[in-house]
Amino acid sequence: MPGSHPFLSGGFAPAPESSDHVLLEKQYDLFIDGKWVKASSRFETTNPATSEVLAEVGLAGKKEVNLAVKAARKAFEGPWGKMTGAERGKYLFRIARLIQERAREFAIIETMDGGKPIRESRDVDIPLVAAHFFYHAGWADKLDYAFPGKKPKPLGVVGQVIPWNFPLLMAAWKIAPALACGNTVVLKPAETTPLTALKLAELFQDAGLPPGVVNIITGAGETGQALVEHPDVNKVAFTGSTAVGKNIRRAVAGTDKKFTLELGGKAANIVFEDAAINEAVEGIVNGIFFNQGHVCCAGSRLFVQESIAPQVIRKLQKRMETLVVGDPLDKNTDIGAINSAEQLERIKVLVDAGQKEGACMWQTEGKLPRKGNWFKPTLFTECAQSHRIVQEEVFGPVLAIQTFRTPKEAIEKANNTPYGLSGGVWSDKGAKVFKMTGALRAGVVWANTFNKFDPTSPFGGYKESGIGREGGVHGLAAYLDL
Ligand code: TAP
Repeated sequence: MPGSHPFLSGGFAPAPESSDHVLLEKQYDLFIDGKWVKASSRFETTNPATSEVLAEVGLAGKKEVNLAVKAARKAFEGPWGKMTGAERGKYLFRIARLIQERAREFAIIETMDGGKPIRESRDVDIPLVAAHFFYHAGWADKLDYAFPGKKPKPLGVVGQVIPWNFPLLMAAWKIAPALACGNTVVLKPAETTPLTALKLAELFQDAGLPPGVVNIITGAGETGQALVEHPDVNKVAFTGSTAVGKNIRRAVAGTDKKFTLELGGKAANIVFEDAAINEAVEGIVNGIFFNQGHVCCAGSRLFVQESIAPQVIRKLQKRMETLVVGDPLDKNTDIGAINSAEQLERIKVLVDAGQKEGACMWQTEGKLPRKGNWFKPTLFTECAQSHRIVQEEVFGPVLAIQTFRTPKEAIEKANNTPYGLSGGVWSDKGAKVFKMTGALRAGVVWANTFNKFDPTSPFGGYKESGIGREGGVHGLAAYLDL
């Protein structure tokens, strides 16, 4: 319960999931051509739950981006490009097994650098990272079977830029299919969460991956831009905001670079009166509060059928009061720290706008820790379609609730957004579920569940949520010349 949690009284109790045995260096360099290369300058990465500096990491400029792309080209034209699929698969299997062996260390670092609850990094992120490498290891020698009648060839050097909400998982989503298909990689992690990608580089060394096959260059937006614009990059794979995605699309226009863009979302989670209400309430909570709502496919717009709205909202508020907000390293924590002070500010701006525009805000009780970045689980009722909290991605633990009377009205309201990444439908009637899933303009629609991921299943958006798919056979195709 929130009131009994040591964190909520303000002080930092010793974390039950101790971070003592996790070895972090004071400084990290860039991982280029299988070696650690000093950058001309550095920046700090902090723990968003304590505001303490965890390490200094290299800031890659144009010179280092160039070195990394050259190393990737050399590896593509050298050992990696000449290797059979079966041999590439062996490396990927080895990487997957090493991730499993070091799962605890990766989970703790992910939680310290990004703020997500250890229960999620331990039980969701890291197992999915291993699963992603295992899945793609299996494809490496079967590409001819995946695309019968074609002669699949790798694209070459792939530039990959990823966000901070699932740092290691996004790295795995990018690196595993690229390598399975025979490409080489230059990856730029997000500025606020570089550490697990750098640890992954250590693991690549342990796995004996040939130099230059994967290069990890840390830095800011300019580093990502230099990578995207580099003339010797054959494909750009980007996950991040729609605003930056649009810039990237402009940057690759007129070149022969291939690209995939996985962008923002504003998912509708639709609950019908015939749904199992208690399960739906759990699904709503998971949909919006998983990873503090820093989820591209978060169920941030809830549509409840009018007849059950008061009951659902009452149950939801009661359930929200049980959510433990606090120390991300504590296994009892449900909601960890907001990833950065900038992101916290963005959330506050949109929540203020929600109140000013006339929606009705409700938040859980309980105090937040004094140090670090925190936001209480929040919901809004009395929302209108035009409100900013309904239209814009908050990317935080904030739910906007609306009601509907008919399935037609639910579909119209759900599709009334520039985004189209995901959605959810809760109903006891199979026919209704299929009607809804067919009508929703979203890349992924869950039925009577939410936020379920699997490497076999393609993921990606419609409209301003992006172009291309990651995962499954569709995801492989995005890394091949067919
Ligand atoms: P962004 O600000 O777009 O940043 C994403 C990455 O791009 C970061 O590594 C960032 O570097 C880099 N970047 C910034 N400006 C760039 C530029 N001009 N050229 C090239 N790279 C640039 O997004 P974010 O705030 O990290 O992540 C949140 C967003 O990602 C949300 O909109 C969320 O919905 C979306 N997201 C989508 C998905 C899928 S699968 N669709 C999954 C996760 C997240 P810095 O970190 O240094 O700024």
